[in-house]
Amino acid sequence: MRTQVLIVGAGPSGLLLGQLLHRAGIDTLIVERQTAAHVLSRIRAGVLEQGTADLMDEAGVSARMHAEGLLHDGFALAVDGVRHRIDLRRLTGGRGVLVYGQTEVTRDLMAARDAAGLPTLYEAAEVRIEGFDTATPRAHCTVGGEPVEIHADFIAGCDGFHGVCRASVAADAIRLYEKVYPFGWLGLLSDTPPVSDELIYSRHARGFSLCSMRSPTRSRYYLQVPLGERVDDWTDARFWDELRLRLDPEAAAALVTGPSLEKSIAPLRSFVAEPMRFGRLFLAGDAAHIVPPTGAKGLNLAASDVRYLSQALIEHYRERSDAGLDHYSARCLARVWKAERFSWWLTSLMHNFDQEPAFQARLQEAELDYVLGSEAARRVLAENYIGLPF
Ligand code: RFL
Ligand code: PHB
Repeated sequence: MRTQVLIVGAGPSGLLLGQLLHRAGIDTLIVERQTAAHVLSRIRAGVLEQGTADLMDEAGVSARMHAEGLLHDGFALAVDGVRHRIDLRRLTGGRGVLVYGQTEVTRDLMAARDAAGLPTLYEAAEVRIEGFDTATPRAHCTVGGEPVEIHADFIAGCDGFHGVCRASVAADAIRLYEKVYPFGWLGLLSDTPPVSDELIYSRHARGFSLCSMRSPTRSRYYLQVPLGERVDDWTDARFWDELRLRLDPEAAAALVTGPSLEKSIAPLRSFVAEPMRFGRLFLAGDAAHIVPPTGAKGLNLAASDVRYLSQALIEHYRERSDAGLDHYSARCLARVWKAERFSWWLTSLMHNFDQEPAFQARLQEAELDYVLGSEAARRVLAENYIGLPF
């Protein structure tokens, strides 16, 4: 088989890249290890920056997002039982974020790809890529037991943190930066009304919690849990009891519980691979970087990589200019590191680090006091939360 851009991975990065390139008349083929249903069953991000929503517009897949997405003008930080509102609109000159699930983003992109008749090889096993440092990159995989060979001009590695693309780069050509946190997030999805119209990030002596949502009738909650915790040890009742203990009194009183639709644990990690380009291979999204979810930046960073990569590839084919491709890695990484900094900072501010020295705990209290008491500090938080400019 032959295509212009081979995309490895049908998560939000790969699907969005495919759609933007298709609109510019560029051929793509996507290979995905899982089934489409499996990709859609992973419950992940919920908050879109304006820049990500704009990209959905550009890709022509935003009708349902505008109809069903919830515009949020602010969110709350609750500290030891007292809620403080961060007024995004006032602090950023009128901006906010859109609450619309990653699952829905992915569903809309898959539907658009199907409607356009564009090829995706699902359940592609043993995907291997080679020759990306030459003019003729190739990939091999098996689909339904049959071997498939794919020739492309470029390969886009949109295959997430555990993907094959980054792993195919020679060790001396890549530098990895990583920080692993001593806890994870246990998430629960339920068809119950959210406790509040806005998200609540709570710091508490028992650990961090987050009240989020997918719609006026569907909630998403998270609890900080120690590493090594098992989902099976968390009945729904135990989850709800623990969450209630960590909420401010008003939220605890408003909490409506119900059976879980999904429960899972995600470890928290900060990770960056540099550079993001290796000859004719370009990494995008979680394949190149991971942020802890506290700042709601992972999916949004993936979208910003895809924005730069799609523009660079379009420039290559339309204008025969490789300037965008040459600048791709540096442009992405400038934005990535700022989001890494913000995600690390908000994680450090709101979680319980009871293994750390007492000095650390005092610094955290001082920082919280400062952020909540200073208009300037709140503005910095708000400006980062809505997403830095491109
Ligand atoms: P994905 O979504 O991991 O998709 C990669 C795809 O590649 C496939 N794949 C392969 N295909 C072929 N061959 C191989 N060898 C392959 N290996 C892997 C996989 O099956 C998969 O389909 O990466 P992508 O597209 O870069 O998207 C990134 C986002 O998924 C991620 O950054 C966000 O979910 C992070 N995130 C959040 N981001 C936000 O912007 N806002 C949020 O509110 C937010 N909340 C979250 C989050 C992530 C979480 N978890 C579980 C890590 C909340 C959580 C709990
Ligand atoms: C979510 O709704 O899944 C969500 C929202 C905000 C975050 C992380 C996750 O910071």
